[in-house]
Amino acid sequence: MTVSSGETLALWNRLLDRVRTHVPFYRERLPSSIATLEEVAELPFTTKEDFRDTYPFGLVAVPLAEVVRVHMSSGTTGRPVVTAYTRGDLERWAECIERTLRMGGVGSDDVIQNAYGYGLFTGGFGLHLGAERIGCLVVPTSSGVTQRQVMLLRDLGATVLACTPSYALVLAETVAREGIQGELRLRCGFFGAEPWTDGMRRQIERGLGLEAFDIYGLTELGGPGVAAECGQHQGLHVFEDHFYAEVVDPESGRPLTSGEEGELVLTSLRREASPVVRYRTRDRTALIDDPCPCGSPFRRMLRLRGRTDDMLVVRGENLFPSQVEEVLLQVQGLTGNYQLVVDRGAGQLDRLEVRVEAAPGCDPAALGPQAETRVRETLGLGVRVTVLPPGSLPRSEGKARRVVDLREL
Ligand code: DLL
Repeated sequence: MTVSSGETLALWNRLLDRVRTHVPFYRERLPSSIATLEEVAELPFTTKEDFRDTYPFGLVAVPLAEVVRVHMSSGTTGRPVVTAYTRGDLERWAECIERTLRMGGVGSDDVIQNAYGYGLFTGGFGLHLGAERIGCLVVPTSSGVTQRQVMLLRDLGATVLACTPSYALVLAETVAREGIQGELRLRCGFFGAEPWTDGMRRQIERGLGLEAFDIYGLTELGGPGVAAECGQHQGLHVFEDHFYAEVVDPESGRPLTSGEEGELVLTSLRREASPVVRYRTRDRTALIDDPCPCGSPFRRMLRLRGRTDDMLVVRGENLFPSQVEEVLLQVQGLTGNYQLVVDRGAGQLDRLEVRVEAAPGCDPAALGPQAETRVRETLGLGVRVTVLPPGSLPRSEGKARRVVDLREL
């Protein structure tokens, strides 16, 4: 399973032919073929706005009779982004998720509790398909109803957990509160759909007694199953036999080289119903060419720091919530339950307040100044850190809301 450039070029040309034949949006914009992969950099991008403008089925490349499923993401504003699947797409999706789970050694003896949301979101059904393909026993809890989740984790003897990292933390907290960690059989977990740091990873691994794997995907490319961590935990392997990955300078759109951080651009090489050419993900990462000790033929992307649209500009400084998270979790006694509140004070100066919860039994008063010093020294930013007692901030069942921006209200 290696990816030769000859094969990839052939997939590209088949893709161009398909989308030009069936999707007017692409027919007008793309050449009928390319001679080398270098020419990919000349092709136009597809953006989230293009998905919204062609809502619901404008980018679909097969007759609707061949579509057997849709998923979508609503985002916070505007029309949803719709992605469609043929029967063959579902099979390929299941294959990619199977590959993801196999990275953690998952096999048919495993019991997987799938606490990603089922429904329009791709997470629940995506993980479900792949786990069933392996032959795992799937417990499709979907997200929420935390008390019952924890009871089922214990009673059904789940060995694998799948959910967002912020929800994994909620589960870990509940497990600790009920004092049942010793009764769990969890061995590994597959967490993604939102940015999370290594500090958060350690809290989840400790709290649930498992090895955590980072998994990546997005609705526009069909959901999870685009990239996943192997046991080395040094970046996520992009499944390059299905997805063509580039990283570009977000300003100029110019391709960047291995190790340079920029915006991830993805093309689906094999999807039938909703093929996408050069999708600008707005996700910030770098691609790594160096071979991975695990022997995978697929290049890696670094763990995501965040989306370009989550980046905060505070008094002219660029800041991702995950950078603050990393610093907070170096302070013993603080947890991954945090929120950043940005406001504009008198004199129109931006103020950033970090609200973070202390772990049970820790003294909030002592931790605030310590965290403020760390943030200032590490990120060069003066912030107020308010340390709250455990349980003060809202808990998320899916993607956590990390930023509250009051400046535009
Ligand atoms: O979140 C698909 C998914 C489901 C991925 C389950 C992993 C697990 P969307 O709702 O369309 O799809 O959101 C996609 O979430 O562009 C990233 O900004 C972010 N994201 C996804 N995975 C990761 C990750 C699903 N591992 C958007 N690390 C993407 C950081 C992630 N951010």
